[in-house]
Amino acid sequence: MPRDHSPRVRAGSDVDLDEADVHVGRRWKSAAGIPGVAVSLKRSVDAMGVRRTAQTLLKLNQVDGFDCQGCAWPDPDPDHRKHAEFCENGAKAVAEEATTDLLEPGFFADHSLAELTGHSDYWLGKQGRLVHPMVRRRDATHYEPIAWDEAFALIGETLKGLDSPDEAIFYTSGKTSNEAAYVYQLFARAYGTNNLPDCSNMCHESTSVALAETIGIGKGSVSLEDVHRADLIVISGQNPGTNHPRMLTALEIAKENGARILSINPLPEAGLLRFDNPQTVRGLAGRGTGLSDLHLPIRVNGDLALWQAFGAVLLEHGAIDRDFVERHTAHFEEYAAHVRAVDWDAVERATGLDRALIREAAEMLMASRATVHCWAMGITQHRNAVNTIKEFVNVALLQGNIGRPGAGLCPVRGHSNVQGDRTMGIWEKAPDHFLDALRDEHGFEPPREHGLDTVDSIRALRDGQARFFMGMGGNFVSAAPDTLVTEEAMERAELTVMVSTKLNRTHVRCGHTALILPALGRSEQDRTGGVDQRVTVEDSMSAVHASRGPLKPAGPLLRSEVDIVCGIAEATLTDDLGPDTPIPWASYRADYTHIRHAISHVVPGCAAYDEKVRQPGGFVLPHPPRDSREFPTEEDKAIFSVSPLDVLHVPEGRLLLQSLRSHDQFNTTIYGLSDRYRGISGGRRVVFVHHDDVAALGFDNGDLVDLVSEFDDGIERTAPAFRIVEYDTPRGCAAAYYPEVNPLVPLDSTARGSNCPTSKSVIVRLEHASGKAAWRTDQGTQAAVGADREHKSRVQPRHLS
Ligand SMILES: Nc1nc2c(c(=O)[nH]1)N[C@H]1C(S)=C(S)[C@@H](COP(=O)(O)OP(=O)(O)OC[C@H]3O[C@@H](n4cnc5c(=O)[nH]c(N)nc54)[C@H](O)[C@@H]3O)O[C@H]1N2
Ligand SMILES: Nc1nc2c(c(=O)[nH]1)N[C@H]1C(S)=C(S)[C@@H](COP(=O)(O)OP(=O)(O)OC[C@H]3O[C@@H](n4cnc5c(=O)[nH]c(N)nc54)[C@H](O)[C@@H]3O)O[C@H]1N2
Ligand code: SF4
Ligand SMILES: [Mo]
Repeated sequence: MPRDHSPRVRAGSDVDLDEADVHVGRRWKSAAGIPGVAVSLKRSVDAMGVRRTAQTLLKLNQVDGFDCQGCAWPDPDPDHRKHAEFCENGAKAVAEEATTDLLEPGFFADHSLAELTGHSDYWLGKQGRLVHPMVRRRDATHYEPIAWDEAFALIGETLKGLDSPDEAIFYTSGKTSNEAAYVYQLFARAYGTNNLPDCSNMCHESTSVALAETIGIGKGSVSLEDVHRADLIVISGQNPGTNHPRMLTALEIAKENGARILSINPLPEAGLLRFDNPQTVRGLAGRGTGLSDLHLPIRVNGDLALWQAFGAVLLEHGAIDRDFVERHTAHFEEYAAHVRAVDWDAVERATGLDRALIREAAEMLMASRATVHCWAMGITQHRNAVNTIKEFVNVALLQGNIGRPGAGLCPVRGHSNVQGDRTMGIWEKAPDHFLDALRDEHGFEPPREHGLDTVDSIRALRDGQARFFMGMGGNFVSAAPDTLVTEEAMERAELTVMVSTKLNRTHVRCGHTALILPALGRSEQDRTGGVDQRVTVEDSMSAVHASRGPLKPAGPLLRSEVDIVCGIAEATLTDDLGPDTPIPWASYRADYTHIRHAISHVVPGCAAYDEKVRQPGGFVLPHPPRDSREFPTEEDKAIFSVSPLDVLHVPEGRLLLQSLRSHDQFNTTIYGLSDRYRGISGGRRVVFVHHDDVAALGFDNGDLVDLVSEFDDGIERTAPAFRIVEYDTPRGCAAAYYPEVNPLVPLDSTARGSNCPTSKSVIVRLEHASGKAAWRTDQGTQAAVGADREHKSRVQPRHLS
């Protein structure tokens, strides 16, 4: 029932109803296998031809090659690498970047901005590699070519003209190399601001906050070897078969060594159930390895309650490592008293699981001598995310599972170098010791006041408090929450600058003046300054190593991210603005070794950085809890936390919607329209709902619905035209793809303590939609009526007050 008086906001003036034209087929019960290899090779050959395919894939994740641009899953040590050390999605990521389709300036002459906004990110990304710097002159209808020097001068003038450096925002996506990240944060701080939001703010920020507060360092505590040697691996809120496919190889090795796996996920994701590894005989024969020993189909947002119950069971059975708790932790008593009194009825309601099943899972924890706890976005993107992760820590501490072989905390990071970027100082809240070191190395006083994170950056742009936005990679407009608000906020900026490889929505919903600066990708040779440059990256397990691309760049005008930052810095930090001791940008650009020298003086754990990254396989950054069970918190101990049992209340007739990734995308880059394991193809505008909810809400499988999100601010946000697909998800829950549902995520709905948008818990209702797109299943076409094209132009006004 619509709430008649609520202001309504409707996204999707540009919805392509063809994308609601889906085919629903068989669901998969195992991941990977031969189809994965076949798909990835076909995509690669189609995009870049046979020769480039061979040239690149054989260098992917090799010691003398380049680091995969896909996810942050670590590589095996150099002695254990295979010739093909990549997965289907790694190959797709490479093909996306190394495509031989080029987007020449003529394209922009042919397509106005107004026309481009009518296309999806999928279409935009398919147009090919950006090869020429482009400018949108003030409020012009088209982009036109611009020379690099002129582009830098334009940026320099704009930055010098701002009333305060804090009117500028410097965003980073997680592919940026350590060297580029270091010079970028150095430039932003020398210019005078800590406004360095990054994709982490929408991703694992809840993890970084929770771990820093409890174990004293915001990173995971395991190595790949620990995963291989674990007794028990718990995988919460993560879909490794799609998003970290080579993790399945590690899980397979662990299983062979006798490990058990507990998966906790509303959905029975194929990669959690079974793995057919194409690199083993078993996998080739299609027998594969069963992965999860127990799967808990938890209700969305129920994890906090579940882990408090786990704690209660462990305490009840005295299954705790007393020696560890006494020596290394603080506040055990408060925690114990709190969870002993846990309300089991509330736990059952929150999780949708009965207590016998919860006890069975807790017994797996009790039986394990070494447990690895893995998690990803299904945990971090909720209002209670920080506290949920603190509950993982509580249970790990109870059992002494930190700093023990085969055990530890394993947040699985997303972007390939998102962890490295943070290590290098891409952080709006960089600690004083980092800023002190920066001052001592570079001879200027960096700003100390914390900067804006992603959500606060959107607010500042919306409210006119920020007037300049630069994106080092990424696709801010599509990745961020509340798409309509974010798009309009971006369009208020005086100048937006995007350093990019591919065209995306942030280029078309841009500032009054806008620049697109085309960058080299990681698969390409970087000969900045006339020498072969290498860069370095850090994976999800704190291992740092070098990367060097094998391919000839897509075009002669492309520049490296390091080169671009140095150019901007030189055009901005002139006598009147720069630090008293000039920063040697020219030398940084000429030889990245000089940047690595600076890193070795400034970044903790990076002494002799350049020497260490020259070793095959690189080196591992120090991690006191992992290395020596030392916990650099204020109390010098690991901290048990007490959190209220805080779970979202979903009103009658509403569903709790999570947004997730299909098997054919990398974040906002849509590779194709096939979510193979979930049996969806041909389109992306689907919403997965439990059979009984579909009926109870008065709908049928296959109905076309609008999704309407309801939030405390009283604004109703609508995303039109989704096809209902009955799916094996708990009652009361729903799922749909990111970024199509981002218009539904309210800007002000964020995780407490980390300000991460709550992309996994959006309260929605379904409404019958007027359009009818085709709908096919394996049983045949169910309903195929011409799409109601009028749907496309109905945009309602936006109310923000
Ligand atoms: N191929 C590919 N690889 C990627 C990416 C990509 O887009 N494509 N993105 C990269 C990035 S940046 C990231 S951060 C990672 C993301 O990796 P994931 O975190 O695996 O990504 P999501 O698709 O968001 O999946 C979230 C999972 O959490 C589950 N879930 C949702 N809500 C809950 C809940 O309340 N509780 C529990 N227990 N589970 C829940 C969902 O059912 C789903 O299985 O992947 C990285 N790797
Ligand atoms: N609803 C919802 N929203 C989410 C999420 C969710 O689960 N649900 N997940 C969140 C998460 S975990 C993340 S990490 C963010 C992702 O947010 P972002 O990192 O901002 O987005 P991406 O889609 O990864 O960025 C893709 C763009 O990066 C550029 N690019 C690619 N490679 C390179 C390169 O080598 N150099 C440069 N300079 N540019 C390059 C290309 O132009 C491409 O279009 O989205 C978040 N948003
Ligand atoms: S698991 Fe991740 S890093 Fe490894 S090849 Fe696949 S996408 Fe690349
Ligand atoms: Mo991410």
